[in-house]
Amino acid sequence: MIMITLLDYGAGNVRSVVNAIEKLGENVRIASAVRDIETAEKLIFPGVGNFDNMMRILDAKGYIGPLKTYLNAQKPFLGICLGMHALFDGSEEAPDLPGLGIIPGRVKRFAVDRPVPHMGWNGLLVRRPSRLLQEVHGGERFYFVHSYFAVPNDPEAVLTETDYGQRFVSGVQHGNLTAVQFHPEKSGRAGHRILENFIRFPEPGPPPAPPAKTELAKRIIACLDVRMDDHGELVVTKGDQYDVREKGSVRNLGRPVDLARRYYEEGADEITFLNITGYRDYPLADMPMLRVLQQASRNVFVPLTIGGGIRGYRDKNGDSHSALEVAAAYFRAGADKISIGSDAVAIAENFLQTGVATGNSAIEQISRVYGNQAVVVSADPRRVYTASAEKGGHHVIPTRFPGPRGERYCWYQCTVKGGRENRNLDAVTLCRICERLGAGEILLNCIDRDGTNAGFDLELINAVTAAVSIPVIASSGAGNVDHFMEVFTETRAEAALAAGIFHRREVPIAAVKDHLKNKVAVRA
Ligand code: 1PR
Repeated sequence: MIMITLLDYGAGNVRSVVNAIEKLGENVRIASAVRDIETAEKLIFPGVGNFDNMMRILDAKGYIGPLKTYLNAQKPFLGICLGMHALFDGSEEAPDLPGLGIIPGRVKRFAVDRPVPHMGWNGLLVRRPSRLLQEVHGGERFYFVHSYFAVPNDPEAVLTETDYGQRFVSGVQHGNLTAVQFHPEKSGRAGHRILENFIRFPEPGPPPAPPAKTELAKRIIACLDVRMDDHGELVVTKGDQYDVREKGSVRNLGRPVDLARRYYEEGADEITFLNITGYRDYPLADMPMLRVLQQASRNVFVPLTIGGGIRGYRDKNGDSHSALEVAAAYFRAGADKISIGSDAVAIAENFLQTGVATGNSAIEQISRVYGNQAVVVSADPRRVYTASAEKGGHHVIPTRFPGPRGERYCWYQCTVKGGRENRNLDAVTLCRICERLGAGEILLNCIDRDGTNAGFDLELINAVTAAVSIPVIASSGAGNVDHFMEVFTETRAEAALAAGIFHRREVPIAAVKDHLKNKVAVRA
């Protein structure tokens, strides 16, 4: 049996690659020393984060020389995402640092009229025969999350291309060295096929007939709000406008690990866990959520986001822990993205007051190490009506749904601690500032709509998508399949998240996709 070696340089979620390979019945060894690279027979390099951080750590660990030797010897190699960028001469992401220089060319940033990062499920235009893409038929979608892409000098190196506002190279092949921009470990069964090909190394097969173009799918996300119930058990719950109690008790809609698996099998494109008691606890001591992630990621091969309690704090002994430490524990446990709620509001308030980006906020720290795409900001706004278009410096919009006194304008007030405290900040400003500080995605809840089944708040979503250039996830209020059609055709949301209708089995995920499929691109 061939041992697969995984290069872990300490940033990002290697757990999901390990889980995917173990699921295929193979053993994985994590390279933790130069010797492990020297003795590797098949090497996978999953990179997440940022080019600068990656090259510095590879250098500090003394991995660059052995890696080049391995690659120049043409031993089997699979680079993933940043592990693909590393093969090139350098990257616009860190212009002063050289890459490994194995494939001539450079890595560039997207300059497109679309949200960046390019995040979600997109297809492949396969350009040449390969071992890696055996039995890939051409219609599958794979999970991408990146702001940069490689531009090889030699067109012969191009294995696949993908369209996102422009055509870009999404896979390269150079003898036995292959690398892909997408994440096979997060791409469900289609992704497993690719990992299996890398492991088994079949003879190269002809490329499938490529479609004329590829298209990024709109994502359907299942959200699990998790908290302790009154018996001390961790359960998935669901509120009405954030109130999760019914007749005095916390609603119990199932176990988080079981529900995550169910939604993966039913076709969810992503799963989000929100630890809705997180603000009260000492996050690193909150081990049950780490266990939930570890267990869920063994059987769920789409991206996992975790939110709740991601912030710096002082523990019972007075020792400080940074938000980065908290996030790192979640990434190690299997999370692909972390989501910051209350702390993002505090960060934005501070920025508004001082006008200074300190570099020390949770958003800046985590995005610097793990990349912008790993940092989601979760906003919990509530609609506030006003009679005039000006309101205390807030972003006010005209509304088609007048308020109780006939007010024709409204703004969206940020809240913290699960809607318990209002802040003097509007959601549009929050999202704008968080994007500037390094957030890669917005999870846009709406307390007024949460649990109501009345549909998404399209006015809120349009106000935020007009203000930012990162992807926005529409959340709160989904009640039927038409609400998904509405949010994707009447706003620029990249994804729609729902909870109650999935938990209560009122609307299956497959029914949502079926309803959308001829009008809106979705992953089959
Ligand atoms: O502030 O960083 O500790 O993060 C806490 C996180 O927990 C935030 O993301 C916040 O949105 C979330 N949260 C806190 N309290 C609640 C609550 O419900 N009492 N849940 C809560 C947020 C809203 C959505 C929900 C959608 C869809 N839940 O996640 O899933 O509204 O629901 P629907 O489809 O049933 O309408 P921090």
